[in-house]
Amino acid sequence: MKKIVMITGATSGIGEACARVFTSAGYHVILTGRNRTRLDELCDGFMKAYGPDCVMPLCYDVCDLDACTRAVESLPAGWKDIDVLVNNAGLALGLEPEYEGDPADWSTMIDTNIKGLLNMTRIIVPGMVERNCGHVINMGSVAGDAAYAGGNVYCATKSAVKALTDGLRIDLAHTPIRVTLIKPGLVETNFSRVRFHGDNDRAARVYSGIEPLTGADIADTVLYAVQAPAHVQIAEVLVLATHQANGSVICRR
Ligand code: NDP
Ligand code: 8X3
Repeated sequence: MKKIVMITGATSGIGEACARVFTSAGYHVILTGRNRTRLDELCDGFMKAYGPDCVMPLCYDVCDLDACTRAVESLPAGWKDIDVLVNNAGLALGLEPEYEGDPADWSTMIDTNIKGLLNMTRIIVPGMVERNCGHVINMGSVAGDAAYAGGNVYCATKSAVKALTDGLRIDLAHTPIRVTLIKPGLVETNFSRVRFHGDNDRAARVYSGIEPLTGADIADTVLYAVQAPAHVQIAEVLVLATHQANGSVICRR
């Protein structure tokens, strides 16, 4: 029977790479994000490669609980029983000291990384409990293990993702539903362009002098966790570039 994977933030970076890995492995994938043009473009490509019913685009903002609910309710028959939820949508904004940060950036990070993840969990997991099967993958970060300079609020949101993942795993321990936290280090995506509000040069410097991870490296880890035997729960995985030791120690050439 076909397995359905829902990926939030599938229009770019790690989420897009997860969509590639899961479609090519034969899963049916719901791609979500706010960028409708990119969603349609990606889905067209996947349908050409893997057939007309391999993907389903859903355009909405994870911060908006009503929009999340409406989007999930709009799924056609055959797409509603989600087997795997990849809570990936997220972002960092700014790298200022905490006492100089922009409160609007703080709200966007908290609303997306914490409340967006909670919105999707609240909507999708009850169906998994009812069907007695499922897997939730939350995208944490090495940033959630310890704060780094200027990381303050972003690091706090990823620490919250760790706590929420652990909490969900405890709350679901009486079920066969598995809960996994993936904690990537430096992955070259649109992440730093978004963080620095479109400053491409500054974004490029984040990945200079080191071979960073790619979205595909993380997607392979997600697929590994999902394909582990049913009695194996990959609880938490920290994935770093070889020359990164933690959120602060990066050895550049
Ligand atoms: P990208 O900027 O490349 O992708 C972010 C994705 O999140 C986009 O698809 C974007 O879609 C989506 N998104 C952002 N805000 C919203 C929103 N309000 N509603 C719906 N979708 C949203 O970054 P990454 O792929 O790198 O980031 C993905 C996740 O991985 C994030 O949670 C990030 O914190 C985490 N991470 C990234 C690391 C890195 O070094 N890159 C390392 C560790 C963790 P759209 O614009 O279409 O809405
Ligand atoms: C993204 C990785 O180290 O830039 O979570 O915060 S880092």
